[in-house]
Amino acid sequence: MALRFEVLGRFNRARAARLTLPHFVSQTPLFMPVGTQDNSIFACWWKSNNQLNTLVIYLVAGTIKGLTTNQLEEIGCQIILGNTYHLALRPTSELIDEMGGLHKFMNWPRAMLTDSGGFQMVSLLHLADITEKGVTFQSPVDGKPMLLTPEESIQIQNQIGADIIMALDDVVKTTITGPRIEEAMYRTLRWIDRCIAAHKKPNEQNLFGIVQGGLDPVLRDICVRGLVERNLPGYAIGGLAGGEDKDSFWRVVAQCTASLPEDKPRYVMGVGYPLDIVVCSALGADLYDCVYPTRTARFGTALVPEGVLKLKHKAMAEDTRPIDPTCSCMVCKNYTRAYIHCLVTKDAMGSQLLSYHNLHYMLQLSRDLHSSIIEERFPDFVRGFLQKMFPKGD
Ligand code: PRF
Ligand code: ZN
Repeated sequence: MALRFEVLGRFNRARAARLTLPHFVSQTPLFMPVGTQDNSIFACWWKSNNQLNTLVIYLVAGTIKGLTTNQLEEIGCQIILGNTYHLALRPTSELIDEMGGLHKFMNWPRAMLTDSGGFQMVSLLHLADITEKGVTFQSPVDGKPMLLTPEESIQIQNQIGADIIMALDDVVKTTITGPRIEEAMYRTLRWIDRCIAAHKKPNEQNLFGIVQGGLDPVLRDICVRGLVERNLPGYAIGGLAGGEDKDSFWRVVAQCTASLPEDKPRYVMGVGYPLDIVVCSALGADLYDCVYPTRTARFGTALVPEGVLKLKHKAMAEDTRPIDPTCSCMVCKNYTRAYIHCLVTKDAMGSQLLSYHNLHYMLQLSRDLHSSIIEERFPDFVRGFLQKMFPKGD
């Protein structure tokens, strides 16, 4: 295993831990920003002469809208999600070699996580179809049908070299019901063995399995047991944050965290809103990722302890306060709401400043969760968080 996970403190099911990865020692609970423009293509890969040509590439951090890797470090980002971008029609390994490795190419010295690609294909391209062989989709380059197998996904992720890599899973919307949910769960379990067999760098990269099974507790249970048997370095809870109600979502997280091993990290994929991160951390989850903070920044919305602040609103035009007077970030120290109001509609810098503040908010929330658990004041922290967000108790 290429990680160490040490629980430093607990409150009931919540844990604060140190997660040691090849490129960085991080603290959990932890939000991991997604390095992507949300409507871009995750990756391209194609086959010719029966050979896999992996594609193409990785402007990971540079693409967190307008933030540099230095700024990401400044905010306290510890792990970023790498998305692969179509940059050039050349094999990845060759290009990465030329660039001196991905971390160097991107100038990101800290830890990275890559997703397996199937979910991105299904959710972004809407052209994907899943069979036992893998995920088939139309090439975004030339429209030809392509197939991403579990083996290829792992091969690509081995080449990229992130600290954490994800198994290829069969993802179904939680709002779907019926036999498809069961099929996807069992297929995800069959694919994990193909992923494990294909993984060539288990001493340098950590392969996480993904729990599927929709909202069905029996299916989730079978999936958790099957993955735990494989003794993986970490586990993700997938298939959530897809439009199901909060109650069902939290119930699945609670069920999975209760039966996943205590001494391994637990990652809730695609989550989420600050409230969800607080609740899932209370339920014993450790890692999160979501495009929400940067996506909402692009629509002129700032994350604040009271909820959200819409900078496009007319009321901001003459407001000389910072976005959040209690925030210690560079944006709140230097700019007024009025100035950002002015920028948001006219200048890319508006969304850059808002992204900076929003990611700072998520990382500060992560640090607050960690330290409140360590310092045995987690319930007070959660109470304070909820009171600010829901002052009327609703
Ligand atoms: N699987 C993978 N990536 C994901 C998810 C998943 O279930 C989610 C949750 N819907 C976000 N990203 N591989
Ligand atoms: Zn701020």
